[in-house]
Amino acid sequence: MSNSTIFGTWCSYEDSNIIIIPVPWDVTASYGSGASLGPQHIIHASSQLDFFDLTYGVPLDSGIHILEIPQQIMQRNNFLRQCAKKIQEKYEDDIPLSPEDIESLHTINQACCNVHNWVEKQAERILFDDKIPVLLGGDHSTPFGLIRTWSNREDFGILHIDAHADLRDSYQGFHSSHASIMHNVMNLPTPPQKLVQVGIRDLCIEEYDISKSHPSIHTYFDPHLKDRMFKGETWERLCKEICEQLPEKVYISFDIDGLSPLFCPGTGTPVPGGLSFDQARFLIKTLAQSDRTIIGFDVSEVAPSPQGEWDGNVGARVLYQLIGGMLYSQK
Ligand SMILES: [Mn+2]
Repeated sequence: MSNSTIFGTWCSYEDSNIIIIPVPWDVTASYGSGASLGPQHIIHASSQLDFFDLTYGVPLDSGIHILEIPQQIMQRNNFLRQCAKKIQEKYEDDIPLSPEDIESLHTINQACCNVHNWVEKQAERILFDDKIPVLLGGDHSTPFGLIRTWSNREDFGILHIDAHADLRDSYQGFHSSHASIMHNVMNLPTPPQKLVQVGIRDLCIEEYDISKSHPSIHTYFDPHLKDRMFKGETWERLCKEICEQLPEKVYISFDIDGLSPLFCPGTGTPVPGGLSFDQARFLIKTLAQSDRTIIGFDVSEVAPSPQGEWDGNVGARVLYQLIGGMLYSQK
């Protein structure tokens, strides 16, 4: 039983319809770290949101409970983060890894698997209790266990909002890197029917080739979406087209860096361009109001910045919009 509040209020596990799994993990962060502090940062900033939403009413009424931030995972993260840094520096400088480094690479990969298993265990328990598990990262590797849980139960597609394609088969030697999540997801034994990516604007040529050739992946590159809008197409038209690519059941994986860095200055790998908060809000609303069901979601890569609570404030609002849209779609 957790005593943690979210949106400045507390609701028991039993009385809640939605259970948030916080995962303070960013071991493989490759540029800026701090996503492990995301859950705490969002919880803190969330207390000043108004519960009433103009589209969804008061989503909070359905009962939202957040599990305690797992301190063991946090501590393991802080220790392994230092080991990962050493390996990353050698990769950057093209220095071969020592046997010791290879040992710690194995340890890190195993630790990532343990986090996935822990998340899956939580998600299974929550679903068994007839509640909806959602996940708050952490870096973008953290929702893998939740998506795997769904993949064992349902046919669904993923709406993936991100600056990055996350289709690398590993990154800097890490199999469960934040940059590999969608590669790992699409290689599950029963992968999602469809992966629809939005906001993507920073990727390598191999990822581009995969996105172009994979029969189940459709990527809306951010510059292409923007070009179409500059030429006169409306965001509403584009959102409808994006939603039409998705099957009846949809899971949303929301990497905060899919937004413009104006809305997430602290995030680990910010990229200029991206969606405005309102564009993301409208996309979620369009999906919720189509005849599809949002079965679950994650929010990742929120990290504190020198600008006080801003990153957490935006993260909390994205979280609330996703909760609202999900509940609306399930009515
Ligand atoms: Mn990502």
